[in-house]
Amino acid sequence: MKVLVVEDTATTAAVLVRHLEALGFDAIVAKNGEDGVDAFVRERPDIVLLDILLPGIDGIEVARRIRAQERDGEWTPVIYLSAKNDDAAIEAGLSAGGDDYLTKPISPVVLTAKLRAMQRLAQAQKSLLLLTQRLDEANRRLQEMVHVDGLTGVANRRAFDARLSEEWRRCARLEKPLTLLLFDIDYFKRYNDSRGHLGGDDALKRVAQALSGALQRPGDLLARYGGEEFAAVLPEVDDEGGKIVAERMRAAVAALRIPHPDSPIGRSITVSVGGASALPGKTARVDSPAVLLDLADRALYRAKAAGRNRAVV
Ligand code: GH3
Ligand code: MG
Ligand code: MG
Ligand code: MG
Ligand code: MG
Repeated sequence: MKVLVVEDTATTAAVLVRHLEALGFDAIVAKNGEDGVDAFVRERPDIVLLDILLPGIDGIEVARRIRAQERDGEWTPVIYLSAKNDDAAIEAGLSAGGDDYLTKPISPVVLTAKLRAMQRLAQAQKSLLLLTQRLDEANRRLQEMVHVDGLTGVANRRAFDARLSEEWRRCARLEKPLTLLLFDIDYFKRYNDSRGHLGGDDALKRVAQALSGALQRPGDLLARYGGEEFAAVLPEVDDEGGKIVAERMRAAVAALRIPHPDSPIGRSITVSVGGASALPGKTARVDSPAVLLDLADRALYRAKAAGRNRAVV
């Protein structure tokens, strides 16, 4: 326990220090208000004993500055020790952020009891702060679990579906097009059969990174849509733009050159891509994200049928 004593009268300060040390506390003394605030910032004491009549800024101003220095959720008990015994001084001191007010001459018995009481309150406050921090951290992890795919670290299907509806509505409002791309790894069952499931998982991570790395706009989103299927939503992109992005993403996966000797179409892992575009609210046949997904799925099927490792948008 570290106690900061802000007291300009040397004899009073000495008596307080002796008393505090007898109780087993560490005492630091500041002889005026400015030094008191500096010492508070530097030492971060557990309790402050604060005289009011000081040279320079008074104790009430010191209390105000101490409160302003504290970080969110932090609280350091401040007890005034003052010769001023009028209602106005007590009211002003506590309003400025002090927690208790003892009048001089100080009774050592009362001071000890007050210090112990403040210690208990400060401990409770610290536990509360710790609990809040743990809750924040748990909440952050929960949010991540809800939105992020655990294996690949890209968005999961839930996040993708939410984003797709959101972008659908936004693009409808702005009268902008929207493109959806679906990716499916070619002959991945055979890859798993030869490399094992862990080898397959490792390839999935690398493919996810390549696909997401090939996206360029901050509004684009890549998600793991199913086992070895990925999806990308490209807001404000029409079918011409969609073709270009799809081809770039297909090429990024091929460029990984992950060996796949059992693939009938080459020696490395490739993806097939199906894409569809619409002007939400304007394209008559495509009146929902579900229809857009279905169109992209059909395009993917055609990419597979046409020989794989290609994009049909
Ligand atoms: P193609 O798509 O070219 O028609 O052939 P394919 O063999 O890839 O066929 P399909 O897309 O139907 O295969 C899905 C396979 O992907 C099944 C399974 O072996 C593998 N797979 C799906 N999810 C996972 C996963 O989470 N981890 C691993 N390692 N493999 C997965
Ligand atoms: Mg004084
Ligand atoms: Mg598949
Ligand atoms: Mg299939
Ligand atoms: Mg596949």
